[in-house]
Amino acid sequence: MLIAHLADTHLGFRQYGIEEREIDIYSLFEEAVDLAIKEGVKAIVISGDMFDKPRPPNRAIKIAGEVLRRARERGIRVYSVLGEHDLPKKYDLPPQVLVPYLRLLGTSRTPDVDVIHCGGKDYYIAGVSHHPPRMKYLNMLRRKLSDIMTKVEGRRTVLMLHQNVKQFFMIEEGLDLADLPHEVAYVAMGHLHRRIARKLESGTVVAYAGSIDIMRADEIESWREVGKGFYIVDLSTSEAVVHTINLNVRPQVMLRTSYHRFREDLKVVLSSVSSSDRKGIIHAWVTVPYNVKDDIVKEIRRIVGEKAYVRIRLERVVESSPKGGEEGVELDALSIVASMIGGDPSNRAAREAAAVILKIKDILASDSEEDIEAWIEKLLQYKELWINKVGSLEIVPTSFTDLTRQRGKGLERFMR
Ligand SMILES: [Mn+2]
Repeated sequence: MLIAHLADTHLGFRQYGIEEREIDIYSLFEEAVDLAIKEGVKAIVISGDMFDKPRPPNRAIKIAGEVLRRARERGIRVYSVLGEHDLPKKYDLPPQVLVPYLRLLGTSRTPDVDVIHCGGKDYYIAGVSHHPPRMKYLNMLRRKLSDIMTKVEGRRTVLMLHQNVKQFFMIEEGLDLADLPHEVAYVAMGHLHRRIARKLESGTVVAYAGSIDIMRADEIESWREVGKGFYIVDLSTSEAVVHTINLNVRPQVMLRTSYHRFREDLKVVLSSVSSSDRKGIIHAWVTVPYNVKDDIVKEIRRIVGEKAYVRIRLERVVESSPKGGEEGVELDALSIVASMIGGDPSNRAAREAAAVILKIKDILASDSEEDIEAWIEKLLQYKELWINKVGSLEIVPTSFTDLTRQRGKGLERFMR
C-alpha cells in the first residue's frame, strides 16, 4: 500500500504580503495531491500545519476542499492532525472541520486511529495533534502514544505527529527518538520544515516531509540541499520504503554582500533567481559603513526593477582603520544584546540568553510564529544573568474616582 506524506503545507500563508505567494502555495498543494493520485496512493496524510492559521482565508478552505475532492473521488482517504499553526483558540473548531472528506485525527473531539483495508490486510493510520514543547504536555503526549499502541498492529501502522524530535533540532524542547513507538512502520512527522528521514534500529522510519515551499528565508539553504516537496511511502513490505518527490518552488536566494560590491553581486544573482516566466525572491543583506549616506535601498530597487521580488536588510558597520585588520567590525544584534546582559559579548551563557531574547523579539514582531511561552520559559533559565538589569515593577496608582473621571473622554470629544 502506498501513502503520500505531506506536512506544513501552510495553506493561506501569504509570504511578505504578496498575493502571488499565497497562490504559489495553493498550486504546490494541488500539484502534490495530483502527483499522489497519479502514483496510486491509498491515503494522503498531512502531518499538521495544513493551514497557516486556525482562521485561514476562506480561499484556503475552498481550495483545500476542491483539491482533496479529487482524491476522494478515487477512493483515497485524507488524514490530518493539527500543528501549532492550525490549532484553534480554546472555544473554536479547527479549519479542517470545514473540509469535507478530511479525517482529522488525535484531537479531543476526533478518533486517534483509523483502519484502511487494502489487499486483504488492515493498515492503521494513527495520529496525535500538536502538543506544546513543555514537560507537562510532552508527558501527556507520551501517555497518548502508549495508549494508541494498544489499538494498532505495529508493522502496518503509520503514526502522524506534529512535534519536534530533539535529535533533529536541539534548540527546542521536544520528544526523544526513544519516545516514539518502535513497533510502527512509519512515523509521519510535521513541524520541522527541513526534510529528514531516518531509519531506527527497529526498522521504524521516522520522517519529516518538510514544508512544501520556502516559508522563511532560513529555509533557503535546506531547499538547495534537499529540495521541497513530500514523500510517497510504500508500506507493503515490513520496512517502509520512502520515495522523495520534489516540487517546483519559486526560487529564493540569500545574498550577503557589502556596499562595495552589491551592484555586481545583484546582477549575478538576478540572472540565477528569475526566469522569463517567474520572478524569484532575493533577500539582500548589505553591510554598509556608518558614514555612507547614499540611498542604497533605492539603488537596489532600481537594479532589480520588475525582474524579481527583493527584500532588503542593511547592516551598518564600523570599518576598521587602515592600520587595523581588514575586516569591518560587524555590530550584530546578538553581540550587542549579549554585552548588555553579560558585559562580555563572548560569554557563552550571555550569548545563549541573547539568542533567546532575539527569538522572543522575532515572535513579537511576527517574524516567527513559534511558541512564545516556551521561549520565555527558556529565558527564565538564564534569570541570574539578567535579573539585576530589570527594574522592579511598581504598582501603578489608581483609584476608582480616577477611572470614572477618565471614562468616555475620547467619546465626549466627538459628541460636542
Ligand atoms: Mn510549520
